[in-house]
Amino acid sequence: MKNLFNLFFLIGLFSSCVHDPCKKQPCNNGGTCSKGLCECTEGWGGLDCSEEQTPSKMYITKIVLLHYTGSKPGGLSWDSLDAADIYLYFIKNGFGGPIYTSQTIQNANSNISYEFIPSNPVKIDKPLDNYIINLWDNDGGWPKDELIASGSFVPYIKGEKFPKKVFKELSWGQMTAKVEIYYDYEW
Ligand SMILES: [Ca+2]
Ligand SMILES: [Ca+2]
Repeated sequence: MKNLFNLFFLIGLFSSCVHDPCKKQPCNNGGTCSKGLCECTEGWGGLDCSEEQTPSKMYITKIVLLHYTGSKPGGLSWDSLDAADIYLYFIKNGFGGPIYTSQTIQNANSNISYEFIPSNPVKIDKPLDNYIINLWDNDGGWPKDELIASGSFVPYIKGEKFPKKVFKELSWGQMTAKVEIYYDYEW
């Protein structure tokens, strides 16, 4: 009986060495394998951690304005004496109110980039919804302000593996602006 026990013990030891299910690293996207099961990093699921999980929330931590059209159609400057006083404005499509209004940068140079860092990260509570970003020239508030460029975007796009930074081109007629939006994710 004792010999039989030893035999089973040896077979068990042998097979656990040879058939270690973690040996071929089955876990993707930074997941770790333990006893053949994957423990996935945040945002990933499925048996082998290859399934993107839709984030429950996202946050905008920074926006960089790379460039904007420095004059109105016809070549007029944004203000009669000087350049545009720019600010960014984010709206959730269909729900009116802004989720973020940046500070205004007076007489912005259209060819240099500006960083906008919200005092608190801007919460996006529906990452699959449509949002709108506008770049305005501040002429003293609505309705005097002039729209420089606008664009709509869906914060979360499945298959893109949760980029920390996305590039967007905004437009309004012939006018354009280029921005980078920085994201954090929450599941
Ligand atoms: Ca103006
Ligand atoms: Ca101005």
